[in-house]
Amino acid sequence: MNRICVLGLGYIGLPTAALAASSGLKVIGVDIDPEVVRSLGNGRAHIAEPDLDVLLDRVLKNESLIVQTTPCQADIFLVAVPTPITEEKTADLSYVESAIRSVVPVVQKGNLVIVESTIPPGTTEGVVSKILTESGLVIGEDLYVAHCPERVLPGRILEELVNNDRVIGGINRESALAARQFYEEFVRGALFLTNARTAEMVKLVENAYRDVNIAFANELSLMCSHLGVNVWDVIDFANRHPRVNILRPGPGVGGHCIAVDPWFLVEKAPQSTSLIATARSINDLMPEHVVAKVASAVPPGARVACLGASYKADVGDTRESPAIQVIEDLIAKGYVVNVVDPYVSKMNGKSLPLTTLDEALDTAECVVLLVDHSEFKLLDAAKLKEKFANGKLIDTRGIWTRTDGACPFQGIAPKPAKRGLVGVRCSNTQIVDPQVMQNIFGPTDTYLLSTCLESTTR
Ligand code: SAJ
Repeated sequence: MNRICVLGLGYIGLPTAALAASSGLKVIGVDIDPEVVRSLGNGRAHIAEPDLDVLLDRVLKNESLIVQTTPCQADIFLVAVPTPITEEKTADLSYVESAIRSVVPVVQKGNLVIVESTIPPGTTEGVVSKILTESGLVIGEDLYVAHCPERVLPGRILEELVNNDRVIGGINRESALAARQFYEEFVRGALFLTNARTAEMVKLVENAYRDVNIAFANELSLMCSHLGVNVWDVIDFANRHPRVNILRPGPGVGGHCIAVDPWFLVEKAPQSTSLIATARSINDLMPEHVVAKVASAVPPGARVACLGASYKADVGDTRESPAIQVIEDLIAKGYVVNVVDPYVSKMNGKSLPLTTLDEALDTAECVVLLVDHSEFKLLDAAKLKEKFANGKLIDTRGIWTRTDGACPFQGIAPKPAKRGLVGVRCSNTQIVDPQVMQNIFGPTDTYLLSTCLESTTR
């Protein structure tokens, strides 16, 4: 039976280790943090993810998964450690490097090393392989090396680990084939084989694609607020076009992936990533726009209820959370902030000024919805709008303030149109092209559009 050593027991490594163990493999989970190993040794996961507790309980009890702080001999080494970003917006490979270095003394002829951590193109063939040659083994012949990026969505990790397709990039064909054999043990999705550099690129491109599209939605929201148009209606109507699918605006983009990975592309190809870099900047500036909205509604000293602190709905992860940035900025500006989040208790290691939903809403002079947790969707929107009128209800996720495609004209009966929407006929149709929009709206809110224009006319 194959022995797998999984290095890094975080959001990806731990569920992967548990799944591999439950599919009959013998798994050794390694984490350099003794606290993580201790808590798993006591049967407790340090991350919250649906169904993970039950699975872990089983594989820890039957010892198909054991956890420790250092690697040992195995057939396959799977690296799933973080790749943070430096101050200069480049990939910090120190965790990947030290994980790879830690296996050098134990790797043997015929082993396979898989890197799942997100890494810039060229890292598997370069940094990773170079460190592994210190073992004395010939890379690609004695020791197989592959990159297989994780692509699972927090909140649905176990389900997606099994069902998503995977792209496996080997430093040679034999490495890719060996890695495929491993993933076949527990992945039901299709397994596509390619070279390592392509697989590295695929991962970064997926997240950059989403980031650029969210930036477009965010830019749209800035334009609409400038023009007094409901952005949610604009998006809902536009998405009724068969080839349009605009994402949702929000207070910014958080999480450890989308807010970080696009920079790895900028780092490697700065001359041809102006659109990606601009999108990053637009999304990074969104928390400031939210704080400015609060400032125009109530003065410093006012009590503000911030609903949500995590980076997205129904998870407790606060990494790169734009909500936390808004909360910190408001506190720094002198607002009395009350935070409500059913999943989060700390921000950057410090306690959050948490309170109950009822108390926050009772005492607030202004309410900012930062995360669309299910609990907040149940609130009575009409009552909230009545109580916090005149811009004092700031709904960054569009769960209360959207009109859901209803006719915005009072007195005109909504006429059901195709697919249950309301149709509003315009007497003259304007042709809107990005250059015209830029001329009308000015440069501040149209960075992305003007960058698109530049990129496409170059
Ligand atoms: N967001 C918006 N508007 C949207 C969608 C998302 O503002 O329309 C925001 C969210 O609120 C959040 C951020 O973007 O702050 C990212 O959330 P997400 O749900 O889009 O993605 P993540 O970061 O949880 O997971 C992503 C996924 N990548 C893609 O969808 C291309 C996931 O599949 C990856 O495995 C993960 O990054 C990763 O680990 O790289």
